[in-house]
Amino acid sequence: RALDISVVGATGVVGTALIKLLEKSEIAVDRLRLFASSSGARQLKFRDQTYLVEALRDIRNIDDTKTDIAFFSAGGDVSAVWGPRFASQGALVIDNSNAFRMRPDVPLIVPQVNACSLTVRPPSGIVANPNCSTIQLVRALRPLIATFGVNQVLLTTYQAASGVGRRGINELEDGAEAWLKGSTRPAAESFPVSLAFNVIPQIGEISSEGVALEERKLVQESRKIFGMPRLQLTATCVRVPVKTCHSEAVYVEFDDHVRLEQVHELLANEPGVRLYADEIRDGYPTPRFLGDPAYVHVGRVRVNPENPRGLWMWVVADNVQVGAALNALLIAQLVIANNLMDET
Ligand code: 11C
Repeated sequence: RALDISVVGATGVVGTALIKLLEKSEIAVDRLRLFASSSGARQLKFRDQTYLVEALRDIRNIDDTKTDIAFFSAGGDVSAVWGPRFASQGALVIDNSNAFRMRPDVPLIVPQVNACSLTVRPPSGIVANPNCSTIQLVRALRPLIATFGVNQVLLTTYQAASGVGRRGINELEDGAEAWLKGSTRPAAESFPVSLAFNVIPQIGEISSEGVALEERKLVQESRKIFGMPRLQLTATCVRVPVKTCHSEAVYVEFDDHVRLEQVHELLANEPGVRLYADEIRDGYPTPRFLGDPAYVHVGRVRVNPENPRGLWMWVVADNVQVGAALNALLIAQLVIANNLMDET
């Protein structure tokens, strides 16, 4: 049947990408409501119709939150308040924020990895989309861990400015321009210091143990998605002056020895993964020149010459698409296929 769909955060980087993906998808939409956290009387086109973007705070009538599926990508504070309100009125909420991910009654889903965790409607009415850096990591690791078992994972991330939304991209561009014009200390609001021509080893607040929020998310979310509560994983997350696409240098130590040919075969056959098997022939993925934004791109795959159980790989993906909007759309398709909408 055609669905009622709401998008909260419709004007942000992720919301805009999601609406485009939804438009091209086969999902039949009967009624679409677009919300932004602040008003601004914007209009958006969707399948030849023009829609007014409504301000979330103008919702006075609880009936306005009745919808089959509500996508949220307006930040954790908005999700924490409005997600449960939409869910209480029967919506299946697909939430992009960090607000609910670790709650036991909220499945945390990457459809290519743990679709099996979303076969019944969750009691909370909420399904969480993982953090972007987690999604590309677990998608690349899935076939390898399933085959070889895992002892530990170590990684460093190289994360783009768009991780903090449009304001991050604007600040990077403005900062680069200011630097080129001779300013030695361009302003920094979205990042701890100016990102232009710089590299910043902190994403999110640092805990008393010295671990940044983004690094904690990688550990907790990977454990939940793989259903491996004791998975040994540790990361350093770094912001780099790239507009879009996160890169990760990932070292995995498996339980068993690995053969490079078998690793190549597993990655080449993994749906949604593009393998750059041969540096001479294929090169390697880079954020600026990434191919299909729906794929996780994996290159520089090599067995550690000092340890036949150790493997390095370089994993690049579009953080707005693979890491957010596309994953949310794939969750919606899974929800529809499994008939998890509230039919009461
Ligand atoms: C970043 N990964 O690059 C973050 C953005 O928990 O969904 C996504 C934050 C989140 O800054």
